[in-house]
Amino acid sequence: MNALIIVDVQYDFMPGGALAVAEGDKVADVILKIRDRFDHVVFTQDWHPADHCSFRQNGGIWPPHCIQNSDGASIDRKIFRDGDTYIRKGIHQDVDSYSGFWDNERKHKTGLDDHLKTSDVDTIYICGLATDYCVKFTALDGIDAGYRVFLIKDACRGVDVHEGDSSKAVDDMINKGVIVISSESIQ
Ligand code: VGL
Ligand code: ZN
Repeated sequence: MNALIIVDVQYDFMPGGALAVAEGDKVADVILKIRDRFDHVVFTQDWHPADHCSFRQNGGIWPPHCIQNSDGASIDRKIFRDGDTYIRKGIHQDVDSYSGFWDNERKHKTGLDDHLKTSDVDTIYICGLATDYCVKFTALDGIDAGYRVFLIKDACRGVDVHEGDSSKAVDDMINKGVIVISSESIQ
């Protein structure tokens, strides 16, 4: 079985949001075209307590974003349907979680790996936001967890805090064994 993993397509990562990603609103149309081609679809959702350690006022590097139950934390309503599976991450105050599988210190597993294994998934296709953070670490951890991992590049956008971060992230994924494809090849 395969699964499409839609990473953090949430309003705070779109233009006008608290941690806007350039063209973050553009991935939804691509995702809508391809999502019905997969055996399973799973969303990840960045879901932080209001005093999360990744926020600047607590010594982190990000503006406050994706605060639990805020509108900015909602998954794009164009692509999220009632009954869809979602896995929340970054829920512990003291540790961030870029990957959809594990927090950054590998202290807590999210439910993603168990959900995929229970569903007999061995191949995952990753898309969403942001290429250089949560998409990248989800893809790398996917390889570590034993999945065949594809990156649907045109269905991703990056933060690019430093110029070139996203293309470097794609290189890192390729070097780890991730296969980069375009949505055109799945439609
Ligand atoms: C993300 C920075 C902070 C992401 C989440 O979804 O890529 N980036 N929190
Ligand atoms: Zn976050």
